[in-house]
Amino acid sequence: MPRALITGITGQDGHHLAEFLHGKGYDVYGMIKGQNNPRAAKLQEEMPFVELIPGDLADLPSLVAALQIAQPDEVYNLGAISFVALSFSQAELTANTTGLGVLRMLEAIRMVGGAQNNPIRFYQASSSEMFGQVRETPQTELTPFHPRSPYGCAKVFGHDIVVNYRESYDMHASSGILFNHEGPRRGIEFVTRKISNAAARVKLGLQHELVMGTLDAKRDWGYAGDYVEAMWMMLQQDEPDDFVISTGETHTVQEFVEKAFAHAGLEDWEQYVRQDPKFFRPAEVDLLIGDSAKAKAVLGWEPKVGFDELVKMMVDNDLALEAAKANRS
Ligand code: GDR
Repeated sequence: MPRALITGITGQDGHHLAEFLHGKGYDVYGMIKGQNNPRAAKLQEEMPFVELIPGDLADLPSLVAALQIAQPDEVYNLGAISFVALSFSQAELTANTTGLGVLRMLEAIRMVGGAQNNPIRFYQASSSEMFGQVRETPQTELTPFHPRSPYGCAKVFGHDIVVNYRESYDMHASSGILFNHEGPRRGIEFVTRKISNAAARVKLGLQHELVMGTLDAKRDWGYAGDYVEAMWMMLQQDEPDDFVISTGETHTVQEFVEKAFAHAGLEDWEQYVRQDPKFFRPAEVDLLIGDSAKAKAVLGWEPKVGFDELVKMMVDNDLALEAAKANRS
């Protein structure tokens, strides 16, 4: 059985990827940080097949130990401070975990190595946030980076160090430049889930308004379940490389609000939405739209879930969750 180690196992993508790899017959190991991490119990309940190993991207010896325990064929580095807004207030921590964490894991892989004829393959979760103030539209693997947040800067370092280690040490290290990807498991701090959850709660009479930042930013939103498959596909290639993973469609935050509220049966969304400067960011990424032609040509990857279906999936999920919660109390 192939073996995989996932960092960021408690996040949205960690969950999707663990299920996907388990379905493919992998032994799945998840690295989990902190003392008595409250997410561990829930994770074990939902995915008892995952073997949890303690470790932290800020601590090299713990990464070496995690690799020695898991003895993985493939490492998926999804762990990061991933909330862009938080990265402005905790910039150093973000640089350490999201940026230097990649370097530490690459070093740990070099130290541990893996079986002689079967060196460990590495996947890095790069991000469309690296494009930031975009230099061209749509963005491809060759578009220059211009990050607009400490998070984006840390991801650029992570991306570049993967390229450098690949070229310097001949490592099988690939990066997926993933555009925004969402779904029912998205954390509530991210805009899509914040909106779908609010639409559901307003519909059920549990909440009266939704307080937002900018409604004008445009994002290329896909479904996380589709995107983790691309991660795995990258590591099955003979040659490591970088790939943009996106839908090729862009929508404003406002369009997401409109569609989510309409799907919940609330036609007049403006009645419920208010803006507050506290949700504006010091520097914003105004427009992202990716061109994933290379992923289609080389990996045979294409997104399956479109924008409308994604919004509906998320709102339906939150309507069911919130109704169940309300019934229990
Ligand atoms: P993003 O995702 O920063 O693109 O990064 P997020 O959902 O946080 O923001 C998307 C856009 O919505 C605007 N916005 C708000 N955002 C949040 N979170 N809350 C609000 O109330 C709000 N109002 C408006 C934001 O300003 C932004 O323009 C995500 C993360 O998952 C990264 O880790 C990942 O790398 C990229 O996607 C690809």
